[in-house]
Amino acid sequence: DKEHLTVCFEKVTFGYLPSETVLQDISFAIPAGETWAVVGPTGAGKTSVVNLVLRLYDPWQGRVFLDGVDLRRADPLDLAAKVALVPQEVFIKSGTIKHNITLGRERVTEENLDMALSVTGAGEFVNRLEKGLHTKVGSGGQGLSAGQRQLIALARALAGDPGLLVLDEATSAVDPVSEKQIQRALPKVMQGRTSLVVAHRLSTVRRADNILVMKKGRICEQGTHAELLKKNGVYAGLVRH
Ligand code: DUT
Ligand code: MG
Repeated sequence: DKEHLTVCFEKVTFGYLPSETVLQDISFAIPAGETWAVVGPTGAGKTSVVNLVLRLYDPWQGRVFLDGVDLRRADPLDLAAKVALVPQEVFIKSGTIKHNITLGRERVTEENLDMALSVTGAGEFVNRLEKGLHTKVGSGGQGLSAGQRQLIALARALAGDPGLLVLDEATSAVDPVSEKQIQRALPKVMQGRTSLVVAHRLSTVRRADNILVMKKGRICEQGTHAELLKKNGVYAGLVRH
């Protein structure tokens, strides 16, 4: 049941190369249904946390649990059905917009597709296109703005109706119209699911139930926006920047 998805890191240490530790002793537990943000400077290890949640890699030490199940023991197909990622670099396949959202997945019913288009607001720009959902786009996303690509990626993630949504927000500037649309959509997109967001948008960070502040592969602070501002530490420095 998607209402009950929890994410838990237990003393996780990880790196890509044996000589370089990227995550050091990371522990946190996201209760079901909450939205947590991860912030920190470039290279801090934010995307690496995301990579472990999706089980693209296994930790060197410690464990990652989804819904109480150690990811090493989880069924990959089950995982793929429960967890959706909006990656930092959105990929677009050559084909129609519809195919780019459904990716041919069986669980993406017409109903889920409509839901995803309306909740994300992607439907608004798609409907303005002469061929709508049947508009063809190039593999590099030719014909779409960076913001529109992001909206498609959001709709794609949502169309599988995931219990856990992982968002690695793009740092690259999206056009202001799409940016506004994404800002408006995100709370609705996350409602009723657990979300982990590598956040650059202040609106996302402010609203998070908890913020993990990362620095050099460690969690150096955590708390709500208000708590962290009060603390006047690393987070307060990032926000003022
Ligand atoms: N790293 C690798 N191989 C990879 C990905 C990352 O060696 O495939 C290194 C680069 C960096 C560290 O891991 O020293 C953490 O990278 P990560 O991508 O997790 O950092 P980030 O916090 O997501 O940075 P950004 O804000 O630039 O996305
Ligand atoms: Mg990253």
